[in-house]
Amino acid sequence: MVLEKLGSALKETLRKITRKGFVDKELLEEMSRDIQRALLQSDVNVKLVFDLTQRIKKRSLSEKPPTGLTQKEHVINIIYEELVKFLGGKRSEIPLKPIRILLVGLFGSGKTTTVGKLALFYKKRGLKTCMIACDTFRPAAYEQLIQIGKQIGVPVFGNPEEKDSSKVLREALKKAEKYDVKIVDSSGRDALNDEMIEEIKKLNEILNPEERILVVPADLGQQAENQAKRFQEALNITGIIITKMDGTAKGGGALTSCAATGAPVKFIGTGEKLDALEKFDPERFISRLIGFGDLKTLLEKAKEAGVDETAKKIVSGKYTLEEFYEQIEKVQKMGPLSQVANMIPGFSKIKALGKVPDMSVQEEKLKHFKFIIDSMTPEEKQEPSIIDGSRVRRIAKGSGCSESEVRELLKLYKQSKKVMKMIKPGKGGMRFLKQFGIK
Ligand SMILES: Nc1nc2c(ncn2[C@@H]2O[C@H](COP(=O)(O)OP(=O)(O)OP(=O)(O)O)[C@@H](O)[C@H]2O)c(=O)[nH]1
Ligand SMILES: [Mg+2]
Repeated sequence: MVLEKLGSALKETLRKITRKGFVDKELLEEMSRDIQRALLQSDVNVKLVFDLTQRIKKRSLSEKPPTGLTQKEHVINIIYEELVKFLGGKRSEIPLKPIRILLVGLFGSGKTTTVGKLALFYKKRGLKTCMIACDTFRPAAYEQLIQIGKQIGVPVFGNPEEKDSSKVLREALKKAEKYDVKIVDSSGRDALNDEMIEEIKKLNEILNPEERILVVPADLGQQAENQAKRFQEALNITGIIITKMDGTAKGGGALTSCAATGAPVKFIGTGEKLDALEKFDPERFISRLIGFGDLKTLLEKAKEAGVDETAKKIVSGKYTLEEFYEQIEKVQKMGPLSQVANMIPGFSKIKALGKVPDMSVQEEKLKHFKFIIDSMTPEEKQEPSIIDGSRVRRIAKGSGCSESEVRELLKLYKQSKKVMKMIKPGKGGMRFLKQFGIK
C-alpha cells in the first residue's frame, strides 16, 4: 500500500516518544507537528488534522494514565485511539445474508470492477450471487461485466439492446429471483448532475437495496468528502468503498474525509485484480499502519479464549507449570500457539530461529498432563526445576501415567518458558500488549 510513507512517519513519531525520558509540553508539541506533517502529506484536510492533534494534546495533558501504564504508553495509546476514531472508529459490517446492493459513482471510479470484487467476496462465502448490468450509458459496460462474470464464475443479467436502465433492472430482477445476493452496476457521469441523480433514484426505487454504496477513487484525496456529501444528500448512501488505494499517496485524505461524512467506509480496493478488496476496519488499519501487527485480531482471540490472564502472568514472570497447563488448555481452543504468536509483532524473528515448540497437544494427552500436575506438590508446581528422577517416579506412580510422559510435560514447559521469555516486555510485542491492558 502506498500509505507506507504515512505509516513510517507515524512510526517515527511514536519512536521519538518512546526514546524520550518523559512526556512534557515540548514533546507533545513536537509530536503534534510530526503527526500534522505526516497526515498533510497524505492529503488529509488541514482542519481535520488540526482538530485531531488538538484532541491528542488535550487528552495527553489532562488524562491520568490508567494504573499500570506509564505516561508514555498512555500517550501512545491516546494517539492510537484518536487515529482510529479519525477513520470512523468501529468497523461497519456488511452482512453475510441475502442482500441487494446498488453501486454508484462517477466515471471511472471503479464501480464495475468493484461489482465483480464484491460478487467474488460473497461467492467465496457460499452465497448464491449474481450481478446485474444497469450501466446503459457507456457502450461497452455490459460486455465488461460479462467478462468479469466469466473470470469469477458469477452470472450476469442485463440487456445490451435496451437503453432504459430501469427496464433492464426490472427484467433482470425477474431472472435473478433465486439468487441470494444481487449486485447492481450503474452508469457514471463526469459529475453528479440531475440526469444521474434521477437515474440512480429510479434504480434505487425498483431494487430497494439494503446497501447503497458510493464508489470513490482514493486519488481524489480530501476531495472525496465533497462527493460523498453530495451522494449522501441525493441518495442517502449506506456506505462507501474507496478504490485504488494501491496507487496513490492520497489515500489517507480520502479515508479521513469519507469518515468525516459519517457514512462508513466498508471496503477498500487495493488493486485491479478481482480479489483485491479488503474489509475496512479502522482499528486494524491503524495498528498495521503504525506497525503494531495484527493487534486487534490477537486481542480478540486472546479475549475469547481468556488468554490475557495467562499472558499477564507470563509477562510478570510468574509462569509456573499450572499457568503452562492453563495456557495449553486455552490455546487448544484458539489453534496452535505458533499461529496465535504469529500475530505478535516481532515474533516472526523468533520463529525464524526455529524456537517455537509445537504446543498442539492431543485431548488425551492433555488429560494425562492434568493428572500429572495434580500429583505434584505445591513446591513442584511452583518450581518444576526441583523435580529430579525420584520425584518423576513418584509423580508417574501417583498419576497413573508413564515416567516418559512426566518428562515430556516438563520438557514442553521448559521450551515454552524460554519462548515466553523472548517475548517478555521490552521486546516489542508484549510491550505493546501491555499498553492495551494485557500485562
Ligand atoms: N489499481 C487499481 N485499479 C483499479 C481499482 N479498482 C478499479 N481499478 C481500475 O480503474 C479503472 C476503472 O474501473 P471501472 O470498474 O471500469 O470503473 P467504473 O466506475 O465502472 O467506470 P465507468 O463505468 O466508466 O463509470 C479500471 O482500469 C480498473 O481496473 C483498484 O482498487 N486499484
Ligand atoms: Mg463501469
